[in-house]
Amino acid sequence: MDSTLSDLVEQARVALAESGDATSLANAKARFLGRDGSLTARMKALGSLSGEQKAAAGRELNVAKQAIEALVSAREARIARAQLEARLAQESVDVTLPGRGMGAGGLHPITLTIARIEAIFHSIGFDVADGPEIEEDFYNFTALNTPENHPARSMHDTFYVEGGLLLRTHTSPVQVRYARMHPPPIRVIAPGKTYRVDSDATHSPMFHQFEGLWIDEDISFADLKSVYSDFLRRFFESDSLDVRFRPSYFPFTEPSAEIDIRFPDGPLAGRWLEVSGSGQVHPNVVRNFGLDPERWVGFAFGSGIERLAMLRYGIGDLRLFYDNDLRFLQQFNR
Ligand code: 2U9
Repeated sequence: MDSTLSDLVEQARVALAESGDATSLANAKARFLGRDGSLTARMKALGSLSGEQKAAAGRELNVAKQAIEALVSAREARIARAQLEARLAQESVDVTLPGRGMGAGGLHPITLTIARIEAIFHSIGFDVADGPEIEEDFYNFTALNTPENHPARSMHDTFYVEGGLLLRTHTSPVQVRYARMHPPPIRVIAPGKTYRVDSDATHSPMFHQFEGLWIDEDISFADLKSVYSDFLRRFFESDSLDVRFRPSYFPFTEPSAEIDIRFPDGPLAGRWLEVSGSGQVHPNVVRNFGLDPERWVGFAFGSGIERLAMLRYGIGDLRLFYDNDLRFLQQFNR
């Protein structure tokens, strides 16, 4: 190979060795082998040579061309390997890191509160019942001593639906159904969704209630007071919670009482807070169960579950229960 040609191959070797990525490699390759490359120029110049000289020079040029092509391929392979290694180093996984976890999820605070109420009443011998949310007027009102045109009907703003049905305004109809199907003595609570035409910061058109019914012979208001006070002290985990029964009116109970509590300590300490209603089941209602009110005495109570949950967890706004904001929901585990 003539010395100018071996210089050219040497120049190519240096230029290719300096190219660090695909672009500079392509540029370096074009400098020698491209349309205007220096080796290509030498090839074009062959035309001016005579036959024998042309053959000899052509062979040498081919050897030089193959040498440069081999250098290009070797460089290409090297750049590709370096890129792969860099990528692998960047994407390396530390297998000793802890996993991300599945996110176990949790129960809604209202669900937790219902479970808590059920567990307490279950432990003192109460059954848990449920029933339809779309109710008949009879079970929601009439059987509960609130017939048509009774003024107490306006205490509940009712959602009426097709077919003369309504969305139950309380869970009492569940107990009416239960009492008509089970012989006394009866001890049952009915937690669930209830509906009233009401919507502001402290009222939701759908809210949860639980009500209880206790029917037996020879039970008195003192039994109701003891059972319900015990429930409240266990629910709020405070033996020194004050509980008071204050006279009130409900069409389905007579006498009736509202129930207030007072926390001994904490942010609400010292203030009486209304949490529930209660009373002796009205003789008309006992009669609607098919029972003789001279023999069977009933006591009933009811409470809003959101209200109990707000007091127990210290929640200030009812709407938080229905926003489905995970930052709120993830705070509850018991
Ligand atoms: C039957 C007979 C009587 C259940 C009762 C209350 C008093 C009461 C309210 C508290 C707040 C509902 O969520 S609230 O608006 N409830 O005050 N409930 S006595 O009386 C019954 C239940 C069933 C067969």
